[in-house]
Amino acid sequence: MKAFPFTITIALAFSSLTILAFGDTAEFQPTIGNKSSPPAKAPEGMVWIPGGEFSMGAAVNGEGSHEMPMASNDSGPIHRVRVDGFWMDATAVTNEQFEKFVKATGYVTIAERTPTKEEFPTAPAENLVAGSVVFAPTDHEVPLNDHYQWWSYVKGANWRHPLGPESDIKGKGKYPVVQIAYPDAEAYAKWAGKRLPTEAEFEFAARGGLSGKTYVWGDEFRPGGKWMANTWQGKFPVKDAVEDGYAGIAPVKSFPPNGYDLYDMAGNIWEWCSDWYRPDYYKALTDKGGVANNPQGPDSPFDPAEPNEKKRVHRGGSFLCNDQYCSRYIVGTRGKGEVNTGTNHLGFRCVKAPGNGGQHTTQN
Ligand SMILES: [Ca+2]
Ligand SMILES: [Cu+2]
Repeated sequence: MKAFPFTITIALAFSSLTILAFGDTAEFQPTIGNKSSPPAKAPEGMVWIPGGEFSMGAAVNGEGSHEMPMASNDSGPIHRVRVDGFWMDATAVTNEQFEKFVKATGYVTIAERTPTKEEFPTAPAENLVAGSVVFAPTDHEVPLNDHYQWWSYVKGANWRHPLGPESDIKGKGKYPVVQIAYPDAEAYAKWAGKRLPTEAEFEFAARGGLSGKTYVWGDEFRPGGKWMANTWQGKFPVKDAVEDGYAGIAPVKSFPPNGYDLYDMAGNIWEWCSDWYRPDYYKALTDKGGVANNPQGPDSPFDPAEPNEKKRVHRGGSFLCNDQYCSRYIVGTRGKGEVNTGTNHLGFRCVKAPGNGGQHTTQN
């Protein structure tokens, strides 16, 4: 009996710890995948995602913690979603695939087009040059609240020259294409008879049939010491320690696939989704109640941080994601980007509905 108060204290301390670490996880209910078998032979390079009902979102506190450092807090509340089955590209679209599209259509990407005075009436003439946004490591430690320290607009950067005119993609046919703006991704998808995934489809697919796991492969970042995704190690944004074997982008299929045989659903490059971005969209769905059926995103974009920009959702995180600044290789966390802005860590993959050539009713 003497030890009783002591035991109680321990028990309380333990249970509050448990709530801190796993309380959000309890909101995840099991994924119930559809049982239907694939409707036809898989289109080349695509895998069947059965669809079903799952809990969408990420258990993050938004303040940085050991479990979920620096993940954004727009990925809650966790809510129940149903998606229909679909085909999905097993990998991100590669340079050689994108080149085929460009050769067939003569398509010119946004980054290759010279911005006009009409589009940007107040911009000085010297700024009206074709280019795109490129990451460069800093030569010293910098505060992590100013991304202009490591991102800059580089004249001549585009998908053929991802880091600027001095760079190229020779020998990189199997690398994901990057410096892709949303209209570029859409144009490719249309040409391929496909479309871009909704955010719900992307997350259902990324979870690979698992329920409420931290990563697309499970709860441990490096199971058995194995690297499961291309991310950043070391001090961000100064020096990537390259412990996972890849500085910058890795060729597709460099890391193990998830439960649906999809590669790089976390890390390597961010990927476009078709949903407009709003940080409060999950709250809107939760307030509505019930199971959201094939959600297509909000009707219009709004990011309070940059209210004049039209942004769509990015998913998956990239080779720049790390545990100090942005750990959005955590499944269920969200990214966002202005639709006409490509970067050297942003690409895409496509999906296709069974039997209708990939067309899908959307309200945008
Ligand atoms: Ca890496
Ligand atoms: Cu990141």
